[in-house]
This record gives sequence, C-alpha cells and structure tokens, in this order.
Amino acid sequence: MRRVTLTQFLIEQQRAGRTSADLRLLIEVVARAVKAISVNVSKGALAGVLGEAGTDNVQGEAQKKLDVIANEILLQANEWGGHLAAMASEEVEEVHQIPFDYPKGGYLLLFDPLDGSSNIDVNISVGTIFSVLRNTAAGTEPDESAFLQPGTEQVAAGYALYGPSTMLVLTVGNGVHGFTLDREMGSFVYTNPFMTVPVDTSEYAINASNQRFWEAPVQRYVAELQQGEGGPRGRDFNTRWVASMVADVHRILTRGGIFMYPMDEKCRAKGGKLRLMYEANPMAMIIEQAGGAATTGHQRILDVVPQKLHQRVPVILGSLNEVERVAAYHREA
Ligand code: AHM
Ligand code: MG
Repeated sequence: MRRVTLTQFLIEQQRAGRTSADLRLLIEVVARAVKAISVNVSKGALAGVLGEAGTDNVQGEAQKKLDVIANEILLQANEWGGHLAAMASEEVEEVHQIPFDYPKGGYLLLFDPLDGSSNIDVNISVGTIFSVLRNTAAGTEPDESAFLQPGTEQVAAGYALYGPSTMLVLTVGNGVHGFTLDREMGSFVYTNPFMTVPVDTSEYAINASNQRFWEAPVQRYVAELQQGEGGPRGRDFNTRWVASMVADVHRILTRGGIFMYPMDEKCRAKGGKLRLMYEANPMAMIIEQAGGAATTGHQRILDVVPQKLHQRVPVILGSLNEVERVAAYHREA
C-alpha cells in the first residue's frame, strides 16, 4: 500500500490552494518539534525528564521538567524558519519575539507545549496543542494585542497525542486529518483522513470531583445522564476522564462523546479552567471541522473575543446533539 506522509499531504494541500508555502513550512516545523517531544516523553525516567522543574509558570502552576523541555523544543524549532511573526506559549507570560538574526513571517503560533501535565509522572498520555493565526499587526514586534483574535480567525489548529503511538491531528479548515508517527522511518504517515465526530453519543467526560461547584445547567445535564435507562434520556451513559484534554478529545474524534470543563464556583474568578487561545480555540476548530460543536455554555467558543493572551474559558465540546442540549439547558436556566 502506498503510504502518504505528512509532507506529501501538505504539498497536496498547498497545490489545491488550501495552504500557503509558509503555512506548510510552519506545520512541518511543528511536526518536527513534536517528534523531538515524543522522544523525550517516551524515554521518561531513562532520560531523567520526569518530575518537577522547580519553577512556576505564568498561571502560577508548578512546571514539570517536560513542560519546560517541550516549551524549549517548540520555541527553538520555530524561531529560524522565517514563517512566524511571533509565538505565545502557556509556559511563557509575554509574547515570544523572533530573535533579530532571523527573518519574520506572517503567522502567529500559539501552543500549550505539554498538556495534561499531571499525567507525566504516572506514564499516562499527554499532548501538545497548537493554533495558528495571521499576524495582522503592523510593525516588527507583534505585542499581545496582535494575538487577541477570535478562534474563527485560526488558519490552522492541531494537536499531538503522545499515547501508545504518537499522533498528529490537524486541520487547515478542510476537515480533520490524523497522522501516526512511524518511529523507524521518522515520519508522520497519513492514517486517519477526514475524522468525524458522531452526532450522538453515550459517553461523557467531566471531572466529577467538581460536582458540588457546577452550575445548575451542568448539574441537570449530568444528573439526567446518570439516571440512565430509567431516566429522561432512556439509555445508559458511560464516563471517561483522562485528565489530558488531548486524550479526551482524541477519543471523542474517534468514537464520539462530550467533554466538559464547565464554569464552576472554584474556577469562576479565573473565568474557567482551560485556556482559550491555545487549548479551547484549537480544539474547538478541530471539533467543528469534524462535525461536532464547542461552546462555553452561553456562546460558541470560536466567537469569543479574547481580552488576554492567557484568558480562560468554560469548555463543552464534542458530539453535536449533546453539546446543543447542554447549551439549551444554559439558555433555559
Ligand atoms: P495543563 O495545561 O496544566 O496540563 O491543564 C489542562 C488539563 C487538561 O488537559 C485536562 O482536561 C484538565 O487540565 C484536567 O484538569 P483536572 O486535573 O482538574 O481534572
Ligand atoms: Mg494545558
């Protein structure tokens, strides 16, 4: 069987006018960085990469060594190619400018270098999430305001999942495409064309330890699911919660489901738990491109106009009919 690599896929997208040469280069560079992160993640204790870094990030969260390593790999890999105007990372407070020695390009890259950090030391899947915007700002050093575009403006979004196999899942606005890393060849192979999220599901993902903090619409929705066959939904539902958003979203892209990190009393002061610009937006674009939906409960995630680079939002995404039901419960409340 003829194997299509990520490189070939991207060249064909470019020929079809769906990506520019610079966007193709950008995605290839991200994919290269993902391979390097994958090597580090999979070596674990052998490479001494587990455990705390001994520092806090901008969110005030303790950084793991792999958070720092993954961040460095992505920043360094993307500095010199000439395709970026600037970068932003979950692990860095300020916008990361391209060093003066290198040319600048027209795109902005945002990422969560290692998502699901709490799973690193227990050898459970983690991921990388990224989002690409156009640089619309004048001048040579884009500041935070250049990044504050709604998710609808993303030109590409993707994630890498470091699981039993390493996968790259990607959209450039023409469906969602999955690639599996062939470690011997060192290349991503096109294994999952046009991934779709089934509109219905019997599986939901939420951290139930936060139940007492949830708002009424989410209480109502989950209570109905838990009543199963004898309740208003008339069927049983199953729960999954990996605590790595990438792994939870990947499951939903594979067999359907709904993922919720909703507004609750614990995270209200921060605006939510997950970050809008490099977690919620790229995942929302991917899920929508796959036929699903993504909402804060009150608004389509991709329509949220960001006020801050590290802004947080409530996230409810996945199978269309379930997400619409949760949004309807919010409207009725
Ligand atoms: P992180 O970027 O610090 O790793 O946090 C994001 C992660 C998501 O991957 C996951 O869905 C969520 O946090 C899990 O949170 P909790 O530990 O509260 O269940
Ligand atoms: Mg994260």
